[in-house]
Amino acid sequence: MCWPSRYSGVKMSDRRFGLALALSLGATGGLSAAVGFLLSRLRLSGESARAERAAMVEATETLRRRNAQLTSLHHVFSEMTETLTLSNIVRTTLREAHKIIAADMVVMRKLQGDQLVVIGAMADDGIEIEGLESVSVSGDGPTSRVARRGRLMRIDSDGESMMGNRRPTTDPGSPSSQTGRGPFESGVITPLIVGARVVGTMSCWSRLTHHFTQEDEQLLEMMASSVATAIVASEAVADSERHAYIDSLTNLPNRRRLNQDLDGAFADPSLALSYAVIAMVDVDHFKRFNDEYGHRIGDTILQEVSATLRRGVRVSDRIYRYGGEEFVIVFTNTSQDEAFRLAENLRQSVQDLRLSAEGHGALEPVTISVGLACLPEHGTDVAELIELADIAMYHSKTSGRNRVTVWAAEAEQSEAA
Ligand code: GH3
Ligand code: MG
Ligand code: MG
Repeated sequence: MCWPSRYSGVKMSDRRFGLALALSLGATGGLSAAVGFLLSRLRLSGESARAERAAMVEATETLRRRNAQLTSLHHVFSEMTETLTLSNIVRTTLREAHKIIAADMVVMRKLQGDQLVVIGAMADDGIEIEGLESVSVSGDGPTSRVARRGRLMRIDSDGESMMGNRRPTTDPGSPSSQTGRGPFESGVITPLIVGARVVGTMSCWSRLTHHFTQEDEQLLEMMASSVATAIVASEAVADSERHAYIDSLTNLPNRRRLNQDLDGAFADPSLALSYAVIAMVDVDHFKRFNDEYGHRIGDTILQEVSATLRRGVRVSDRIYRYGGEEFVIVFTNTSQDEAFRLAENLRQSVQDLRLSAEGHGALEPVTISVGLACLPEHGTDVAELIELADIAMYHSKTSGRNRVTVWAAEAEQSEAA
């Protein structure tokens, strides 16, 4: 009997067929084992490819997140140093902290005396959180402890009950009620440190429990160190700006400040002074005081006169040291009659001062001459009104000093003639 061979198609004898069958079976078995092996390898490599792909996706995602976090950190550094005002530092920090560690609320506090005063609090959707009270640095809450020890603290749950004023979350004023969502659970409170000095704290909160990781802590510490440095730098800037616009002898705003206000507040149409009176004030015969008692006593007299003027004006009025012994006052929202009365009171108060100097006893009375110019009757430009008030003040001088004169066009004309 002959069988067609599966392989060669050659007719074979029974014996040869048996051998061929045995070989063929053996080969088939080997092949299927090999196929099985290959398949399992393929399956394995398919699985590991999937795992590798998943790992790569995760690594890419981690890198993307890291990149976004570092970009945010970079924003914080560059934006904060751009203007170095406290409000800008707070705004930038709050905004970027939300991005960097997906915080649902960020609260910044600054140490003032022994109080950690809230300088900014914002929830994730830009809602400003109000009513968070200051906490004492010697208090027993977590924020106080962080500031005292200068070490970061992580809270994994029930965080809102530990916050500053510890309001129940059901209280309409509580931070979570203000956002209209669930209570804040986990948080990281980071001290803001410069050198060895704690200048404040930054707390990041989440509505999830156990939200923050060790990686978040590291990022927050990096961020906190720049924020703290920027806060201290902004204080130095504010201090030097203050000095540039405040007269050191009298503590009154100086002429530079007046010029700034002329370009800003007084020129701003939305704040436009609808009616106001400008006063120019000059101390009478001041040179004589210097000549007789010396400059140091002269300085003290100027301080006394400026303090008297400051006490005599209303909160809404502005007073500046214009030059040596000259002052400018802007009586806001004031009629001519009212300003005249106020100026007369100032003149009288200065005359009533009873000054004495060591080694000299009582000094003779100090008096002032005042000139007034009114907005809008005499003009609408404050800088020009200052000049008119100066002319009116000279009228007071030439007509005997120690008096108040309201500018009048006729007076100026007669002067010129
Ligand atoms: P008048 O009544 O005409 O204004 O006479 P006056 O002496 O007040 O005016 P004058 O302009 O002749 O002199 C002003 C003096 O004020 C001269 C200047 O040395 C003095 N003075 C200006 N600034 C200061 C200051 O900061 N301290 C002291 N001690 N004196 C000052
Ligand atoms: Mg003068
Ligand atoms: Mg004078």
